[in-house]
Parts: sequence; structure tokens; C-alpha cells
Amino acid sequence: MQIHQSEFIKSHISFDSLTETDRPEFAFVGRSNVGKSSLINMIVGGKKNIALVSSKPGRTQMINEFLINKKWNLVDLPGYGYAKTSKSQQNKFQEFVSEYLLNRENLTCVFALIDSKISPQQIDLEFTKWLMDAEIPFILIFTKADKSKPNASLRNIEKFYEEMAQFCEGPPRYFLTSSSNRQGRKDVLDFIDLAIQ
Ligand SMILES: Nc1nc2c(ncn2[C@@H]2O[C@H](COP(=O)(O)OP(=O)(O)OP(=O)(O)O)[C@@H](O)[C@H]2O)c(=O)[nH]1
Ligand SMILES: [Mg+2]
Repeated sequence: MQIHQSEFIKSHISFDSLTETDRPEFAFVGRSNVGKSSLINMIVGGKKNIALVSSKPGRTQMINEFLINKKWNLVDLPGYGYAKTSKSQQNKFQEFVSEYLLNRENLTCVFALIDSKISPQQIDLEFTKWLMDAEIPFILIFTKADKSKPNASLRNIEKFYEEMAQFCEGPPRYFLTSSSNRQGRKDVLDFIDLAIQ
């Protein structure tokens, strides 16, 4: 799939303000700082970034909606697990994100992002389990592949799947990506292309 148009639609601070649409929608979710906004820019951004990447984690605090090729939507969700965010803020995010994930009717697939540089984190495993239990369709996207040697990334992925095997029978597929060297861009776009047919 070629990306010939991508535009920012709107930021939402509550689920209710999202526009109802039949367009297929894909949501990027994951721990704060895992690289959601960077990946969105790498995959659908042109010369200019469309999602805001900041040096400080916890910055994407709203649901940011993008329209791609005038055909499908992409959503950048606030990150979970940022320790410096107050507990009440964290709860608010969780409520907001889970309300979106559980109720968005046109949600085609969630991309759950995991940092490929680190060994499995409890918070990511818990979130993956939550997606499974809620029967929300998702795949895993391991990020920041450029930060370690390929074998080290693959070992972390393997370990993640080993941990996941404790609560999941049909493991989801995954892609390994890097926003720095554009690894995995075609994999993700091919996946979306098939899903919107
Ligand atoms: N080397 C490398 N750095 C990356 C990659 N992706 C993201 N980063 C860096 O990681 C930091 C966080 O990236 P973001 O894209 O803002 O992460 P996010 O998940 O959107 O973060 P929040 O919005 O705070 O939840 C930034 O400093 C990025 O430059 C990658 O593939 N490789
Ligand atoms: Mg972000």
C-alpha cells in the first residue's frame, strides 16, 4: 500500500467526542515512551511528522485520530505505566483507553507495542492478557529494533511469547520495527492493506 494522504483529524479527551464512522480503524497502544507516535510517523507520515514525538514520556494524553488515504483511521492512544504521572491521572488514562478499546465499533485491530530492547515487562504482559480476555483483535509490534543486535531482539520476543503462553493459546502474530531505520514498515502496511479489503 502506498500512503498518498495522511491527515490529523482531531484530539479527543473523552471517548464520547470521537466521531462515529464506518471507516476501519487501527489503534497504537503501549507503554509510555515505547515509540507509538514515532512509529505512526514512520509508517504514514510523509516528510512532515503527523504525530507528536516528545523527549519527555507521557506526552500523548489524548486520543489522536488520523485519516489515511481518505480510507482508514489510525489512532494514537495515551501510553500506560508512566510512573511520574499521578495515580489519578493514570486511572483516568486507563478508563479512557479501555473505554475506547472495548466500545469502538469500527476498531479493526489494535497494535500493541512492546520495546524489543528489554526483557518481558509485567505491565505489558498484563495488558496483553487484558486484550485477550476482552477478545479485542490485536497483534504485537516490537519497537526500537535498531537499538540492539537482531539476536538480542529476537531473544526478547521469544521470551515474551514464552511468558504469554501461560495465558494464551492462539498467540498473536508480531512484527519487528524501527522508526529510525524504517524496518517493518512494509509488514505493517501490508497487514493493514489486507485487513481493510
Ligand atoms: N532508536 C530509536 N528510538 C526510538 C524509536 N521509536 C521511538 N524512539 C524514541 O523513543 C522516545 C519516545 O518515542 P515516542 O514515539 O514519543 O513514544 P510514545 O510511545 O508515543 O510515548 P508517549 O506518547 O509518551 O506515550 C523518543 O525519544 C523517540 O525518538 C526507534 O525505533 N528507535
Ligand atoms: Mg506518543
